[in-house]
Amino acid sequence: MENTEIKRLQSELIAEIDAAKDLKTLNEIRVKALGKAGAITALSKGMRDLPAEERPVFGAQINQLRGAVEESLQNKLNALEQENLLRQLEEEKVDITEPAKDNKLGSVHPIPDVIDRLTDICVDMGFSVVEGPEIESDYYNFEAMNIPKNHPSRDMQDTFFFTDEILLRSQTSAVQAREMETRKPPFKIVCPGKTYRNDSDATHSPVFHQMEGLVVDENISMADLKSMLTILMRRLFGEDTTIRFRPSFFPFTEPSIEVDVSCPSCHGKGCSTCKGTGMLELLGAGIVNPKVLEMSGIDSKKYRGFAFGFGLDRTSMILNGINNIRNLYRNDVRFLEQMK
Ligand code: FA5
Repeated sequence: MENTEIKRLQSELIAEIDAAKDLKTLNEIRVKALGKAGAITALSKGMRDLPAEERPVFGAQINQLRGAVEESLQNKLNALEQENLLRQLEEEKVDITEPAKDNKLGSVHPIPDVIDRLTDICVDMGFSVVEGPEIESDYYNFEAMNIPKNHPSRDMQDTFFFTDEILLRSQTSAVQAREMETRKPPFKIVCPGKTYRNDSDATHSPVFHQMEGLVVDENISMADLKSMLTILMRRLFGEDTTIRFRPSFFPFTEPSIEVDVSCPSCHGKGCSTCKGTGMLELLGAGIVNPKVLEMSGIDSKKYRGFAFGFGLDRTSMILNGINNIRNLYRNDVRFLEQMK
């Protein structure tokens, strides 16, 4: 091949390289020129047909051609890669002046929230937090709580039975007997959890929550129970909360009381939340009946105990101004957002 033809091939290839618009085309040109079946490779192979004296000159021309084409390919490759990078940067540019997306933040549901608040206060006062089973035996839920079979007070806690002996617990008091059987006095426990009853209206739900508290020690008196509950309520509802203790009846405590707090909405003046009374009933409590201590193997001559049982749904309704218990279970996001 004449030097002029080599020069022509060189200018043709370099023109094609210059015109290439993308990396794929550039690669095709590289294969066409330098690949196994490429034009420059074919020229190199043809060298062996030349007379020996022409080979060095021809070889030098081919090397110059290959060098020029390779350099041109490399330059074009760099240029195309640079172009691609600039295009990518342009396409992926973040417009920092655009308004930010509204990120929705979750919040703790009012029931776990009130459980956290109450247990935190109790832990500060030296209580341990324990749990018990929701599927419970008739024995722990009723009999060990001094509520024998066919006792009239069972009517107030009608629950859901799997068999005559197995039921969904109607009160966290069931945990009292379990803990008393295994612990050695003195001890202080609270037990928050789900409870079940055959009830349903604006303030009663078939599934609800209670938190049981139990203290067993020597020389326990009603004064200990009253002062502990007063501190607990004031820390939960505010220092200016008025607390009222009323006599009541529970088969497992003697004497028994019910505890009311001044309505946090009207501070005792009377409003729709407290139905004009200025007070709201919150929990039952009392001195543990010695019979209950004895049934669980605790010496009632040496030890006494006090117990209390909060309705947590009621507590949450009072704290958050919720007028229907069902709102706590509907999972309506609009309602839950107001609880933040
Ligand atoms: C009891 O359940 C006793 N175990 C409390 C107790 C414990 C007394 C320790 C003495 C010593 P009572 O049935 O009153 O008591 O329920 C306690 C609270 O649970 C009520 O004040 C109420 O707030 C709540 N409660 C009861 N039934 C329901 C229901 N169906 N839905 C929502 N809350 C309920």
